[in-house]
Amino acid sequence: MAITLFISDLHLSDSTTATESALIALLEDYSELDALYILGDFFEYWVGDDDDSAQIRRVCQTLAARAERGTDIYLMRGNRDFALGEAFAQRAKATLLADDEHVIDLYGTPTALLHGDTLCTDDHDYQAIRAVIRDPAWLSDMLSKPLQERRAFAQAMRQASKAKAENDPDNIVDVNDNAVEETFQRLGVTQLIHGHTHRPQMHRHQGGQRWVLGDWTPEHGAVIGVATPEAFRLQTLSLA
Ligand SMILES: [Mn+2]
Repeated sequence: MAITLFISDLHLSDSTTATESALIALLEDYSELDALYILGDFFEYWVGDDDDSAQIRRVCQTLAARAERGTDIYLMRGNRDFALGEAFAQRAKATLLADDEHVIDLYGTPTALLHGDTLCTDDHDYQAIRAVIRDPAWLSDMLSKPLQERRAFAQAMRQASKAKAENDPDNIVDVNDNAVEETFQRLGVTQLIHGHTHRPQMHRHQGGQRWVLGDWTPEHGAVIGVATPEAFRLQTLSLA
């Protein structure tokens, strides 16, 4: 049976065992899968492809095992795991998608895949930070620092992020409607799929339908996208 899954915002880290188990269970439930699209913030932070923590090795193995069973796996960077690189993608037997936007033909429907942060044009503070951290020179300088230093830096960033409850949807600026309509027009698609805002829902726009995936937490579960040739739907998963 033809099925393609879309997930985002798992925010995996060494303390997210329930999320990791739910990911494994999801891939077991959907034993036949054409493709799995991971639309950003798969990891809560990413210090470089040379990070060999046990948790990263486990997740990598989960993806690679699935790929070996014939599922195409696609990985898009988010605003948290923006430093994910080709080396990790290769180990996970996944294809790293270009930043920001990727257009596919989803069972006949022209569809754009995004993490979603680029649609949040009213978040001026974040867009200013984004311009810095997405600069290849800044990134290569960051990745050239010793692993321990990068881990310490990421740890400090996580503490600051937690203190500000940055993953709480109340603290995430929502998409800008003009940016959404512009994206439909510019890419010539009738469907958008993205995460980032942690507000899972389907929205109707002039340009078409916009499906927002949810983040994964033990408290409220997860919301993923399930596509078949017949339909697209959001599915809620329990992480309990
Ligand atoms: Mn995000």
